[in-house]
Amino acid sequence: MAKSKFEYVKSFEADDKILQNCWIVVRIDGKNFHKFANTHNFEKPNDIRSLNLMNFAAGCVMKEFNEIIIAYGQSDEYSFVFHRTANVYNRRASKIVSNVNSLFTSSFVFYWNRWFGDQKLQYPPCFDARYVLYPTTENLKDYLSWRQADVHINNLYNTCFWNLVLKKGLTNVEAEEKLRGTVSSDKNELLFSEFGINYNKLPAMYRKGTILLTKQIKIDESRTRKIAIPIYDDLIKEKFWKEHDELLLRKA
Ligand code: DGT
Ligand code: MG
Ligand code: MG
Ligand code: MG
Repeated sequence: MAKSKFEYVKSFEADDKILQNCWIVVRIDGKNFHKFANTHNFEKPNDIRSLNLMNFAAGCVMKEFNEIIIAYGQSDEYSFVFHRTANVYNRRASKIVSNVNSLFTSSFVFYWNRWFGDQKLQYPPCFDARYVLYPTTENLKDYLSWRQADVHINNLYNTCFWNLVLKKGLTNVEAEEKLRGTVSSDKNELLFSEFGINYNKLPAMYRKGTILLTKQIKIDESRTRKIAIPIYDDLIKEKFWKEHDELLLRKA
């Protein structure tokens, strides 16, 4: 077929191939989940239904993209790590980022009822997405450590804040004032002395976020199925990477 005179517009498309040999992290984050959480009566500070749904939607993404070696989620965000040798979509950035985000979001909506039951979805949720490249394995580990340190800081604060507000009847402003300038040990002490809560005994998913790894399981003699397994380890410690040293090697 002869080319139309309009064909030339194709040449305006930019080549967005991602630099070779770098780890690719795609991170999605819920748009205005402050409002989304309120509208859907999320438990404070942690809503187990939402976290489970986030984990499940992330598992759908991992099963689809077999070059994702690990994913890490907390709050309204998820990070997906593509192996540095990944060649999906010929490493075209917009293809990778948009497909990951789209599959995550549609899975979040599609499986909503499994966790929320009668609590109806009130409006279509939206997630942003970006990709970041890490040239060294050390940078990649530090990236994941950064996200896990974030959940620790936020969750400790939020656990104190919502206990003060919901159990002690403080206003938001009063709770904020009480927590201003406190360090981790002060917050641990406050939870223990005022509410009898041993912070380290709270569910690991709330304190550490969720690490997703995939595993092939045998369903019968001839077939295997890929499943995403959630674990709640400390990935800031080198021990985690020693125990899972196969993750960073080339995956089939
Ligand atoms: P953004 O990301 O700039 O569009 O705005 P937000 O509001 O999504 O802000 P972000 O992502 O920094 O913080 C996540 C919000 O989601 C935060 O306001 C608390 C809320 N959220 C996430 N998970 C839960 C949960 O399990 N329970 C409750 N109550 N809120 C949650
Ligand atoms: Mg958000
Ligand atoms: Mg967030
Ligand atoms: Mg197409």
